Amino acid sequence: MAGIQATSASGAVRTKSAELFARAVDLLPGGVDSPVRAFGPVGGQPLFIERGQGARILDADGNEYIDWMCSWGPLILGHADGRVVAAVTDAVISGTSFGAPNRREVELAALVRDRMPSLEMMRFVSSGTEASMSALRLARAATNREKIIKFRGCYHGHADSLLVEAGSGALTLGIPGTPGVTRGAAAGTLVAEFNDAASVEQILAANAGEVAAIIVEPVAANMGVVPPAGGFLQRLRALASSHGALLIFDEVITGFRVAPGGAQALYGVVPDLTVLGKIIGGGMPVGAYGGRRDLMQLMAPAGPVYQAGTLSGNPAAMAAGIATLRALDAPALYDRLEATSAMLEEGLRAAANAAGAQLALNRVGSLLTPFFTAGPVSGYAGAMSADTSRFAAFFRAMLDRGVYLPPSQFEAWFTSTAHGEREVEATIAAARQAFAGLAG
Ligand code: KE4
Repeated sequence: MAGIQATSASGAVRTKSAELFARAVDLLPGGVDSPVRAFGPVGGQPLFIERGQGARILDADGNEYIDWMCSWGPLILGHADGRVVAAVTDAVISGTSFGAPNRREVELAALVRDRMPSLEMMRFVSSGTEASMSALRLARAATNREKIIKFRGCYHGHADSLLVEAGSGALTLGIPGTPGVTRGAAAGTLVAEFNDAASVEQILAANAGEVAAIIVEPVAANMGVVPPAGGFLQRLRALASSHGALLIFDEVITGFRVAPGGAQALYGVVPDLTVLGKIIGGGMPVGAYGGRRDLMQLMAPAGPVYQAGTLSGNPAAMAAGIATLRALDAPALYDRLEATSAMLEEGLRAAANAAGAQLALNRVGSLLTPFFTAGPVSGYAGAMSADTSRFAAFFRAMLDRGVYLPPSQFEAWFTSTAHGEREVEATIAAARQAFAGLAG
């Protein structure tokens, strides 16, 4: 492990983070509880974050940053939104968990269904991983088939059968699949190319009658943001239906972000099952899977397919999700998110052009990724052409100028309603200097 790095290039003191990291690496593998937090792909040591407020975070040494990582997506209202904090506080003073049904589970499920009507029924769990793992178990049970199709560069959490060329984390760490996943667990997972419907058709033809489900991020965000090509999602819908497979949209990131009804509303494609997370928990541990009633009724105790969770439907987590979804009903909220995100996109493009830097920027609403490559980036190969060392240098230059980005080229930047012109202008000013420094 590199020696303790107490100050940055800009002279910002990061002693407390360094001291905490030195202790953390003795207690936690890599000093973190999730690999992508470790700054591995961008160098240096991770900052320990003490507080967040709106669009900004403070590290353990009191340095302030404009945050475009926003906890990887849940914080569409920004950090410590008063409505969310009040709702969680109100819930926990009555108890942190009951392990029994509580009214907030019913309330949040109704709010989700009102906005995403394809979820006729749903089940809350505690993470996106649990949600996608459970949705796939349901799909196998419902179809009596064992194989699934996923897409190279897409990530659906760390369940064994999904860590087969996963995108986030594992991709960045250069681990296609991972040790510990059995051949049996991986054997049933077939990997297609995002935005290449022909690759799906070939796999379906070669595995006729054996594919239980196609699972896809409708907007890929774990290889960086890659929008679906025109007609791609519609083609997946048709292929799944014609081959007796279920179509599963992993909307853990896109759900309630790219549109009030998620990507399925934005692109007009109705999946059989949907996986949710992040925003529906407002920063608290929540995932969910849901969809057609006939499918969800197969889940125990209504049906034979088992899945369980001690903290599923946790009242405080439900309260955070309820407050968040309700806040997203504010008039013109998505228009404001779009305007802020478009301003950021235009500013980044202009800053890169001014420095003669190669940049291929993809954006869908308040999700965006600037790829350090000529582009265009329309799939996995394009994303992999990005110059990760230039991204790393850019990341460090931005951090030293008070702008906190996702610490990986293959992740999305997230705009919140707390980001405004001030944050965008400061970010673009820092980017101009960072790009200029790269040119040198
Ligand atoms: P969690 O198990 O991390 O709650 O959700 C897994 C998941 C499922 N589906 C999609 C589309 C996801 O993006 C994720 C998790 N996203 C990553 C970042 N891209 C979480 C950050 C991390 O792994 O620490």
